[in-house]
Amino acid sequence: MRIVDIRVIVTSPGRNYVTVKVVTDGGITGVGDATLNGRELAVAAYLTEHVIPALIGRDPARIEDTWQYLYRGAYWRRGPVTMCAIAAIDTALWDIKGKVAGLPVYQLLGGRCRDGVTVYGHANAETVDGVVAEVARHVELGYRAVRVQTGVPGLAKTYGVSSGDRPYEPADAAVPTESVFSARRYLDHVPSVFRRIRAEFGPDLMLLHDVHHRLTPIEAARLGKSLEPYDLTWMEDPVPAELPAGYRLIRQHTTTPIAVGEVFNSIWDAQQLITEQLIDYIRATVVHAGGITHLRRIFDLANLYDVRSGSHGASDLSPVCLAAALHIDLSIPNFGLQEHMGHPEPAEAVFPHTYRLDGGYLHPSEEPGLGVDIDEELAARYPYRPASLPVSRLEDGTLHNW
Ligand code: GCO
Ligand code: MG
Repeated sequence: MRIVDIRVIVTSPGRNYVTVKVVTDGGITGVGDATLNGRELAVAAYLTEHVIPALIGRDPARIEDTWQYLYRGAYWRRGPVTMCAIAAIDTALWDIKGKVAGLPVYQLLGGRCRDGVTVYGHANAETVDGVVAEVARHVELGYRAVRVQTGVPGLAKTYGVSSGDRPYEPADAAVPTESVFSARRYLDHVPSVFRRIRAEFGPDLMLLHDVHHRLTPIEAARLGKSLEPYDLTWMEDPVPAELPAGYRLIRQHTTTPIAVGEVFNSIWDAQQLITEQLIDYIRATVVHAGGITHLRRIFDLANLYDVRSGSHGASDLSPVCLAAALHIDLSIPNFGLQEHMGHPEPAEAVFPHTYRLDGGYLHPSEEPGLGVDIDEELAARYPYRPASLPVSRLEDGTLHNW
């Protein structure tokens, strides 16, 4: 079997997505997600200019060798652009292998380790009353775990909170918009939100919160400590992970579990946090961390240290990525939770899929391969629109982490 063509499809059905489709001489095709929010065309160019020409004529069955060729074979290694490109090819090759074998990908990864994939949904609102209603809506839909984000009094706009009735979408303009953050106002407000939510919903519901890299280690330690009475399942990305030692300091002060890794691209980004047991959940995902082949490796390392998976699943990761993540989630021993934010309505149609949500669980497709595809004709009706993630400043104008 040979690879005869690889297409890069850039489309914007509600938001931008980059997808590769690998075509073989036998006619079997495979898909992979290559979306890097706000930097889509950089990945598309890397694939078109530097990856695809070298893969035409190769055997699609050689997944590991192709991964090594694209990773080790590139002198300039790692980084989000390169690793998204590798991820997309790797995912598509797993899809092809499943179709050739006549098996869903999770069977190739060792088969089921559980009955379904527990997901968490997003409840967000400007006010506390508003978010209580949103959590209630998720509970009615069957979610067993909910991420809670609210506005902060005194701040005009807060990460994770939708504007008006629209679904949350941070990549809101061609040139980055700006918002203002204050750690003092944030730290004063968040514990009161969780006090109310825990009182309203009782002890069973799993509650999560995303700090989105905006605190210093000692501020994050204070937040974790103040949230302990409300028994969070995790506090996400409390500080940027460029300095893993910052997590040591947080750990010394709080037992609130910590989840990190949505911006990680390789096992090397996660190594210290995992091996020093500085985190409880590793949130790397298929598209940003080198595909199914590499993510499995990260989760296997995590398993040795009692760290569980918590794959990123925001709407900027396409249904192709979610489909692939579910095959991993079902088959690893140390699965924790899977983020489930859903996708814009037009994207659900552009990417026909057979994974399904049943109560608080997602179930991967039982079809051979990943069980997801891209309708290229429909995709062509949604041309790319430049969209950037915002930037954040402190109240005195200093640039901060968004
Ligand atoms: C999450 C993430 C997202 C990111 C987004 C950036 O936990 O789901 O933090 O909301 O901000 O994926 O593109
Ligand atoms: Mg996050």
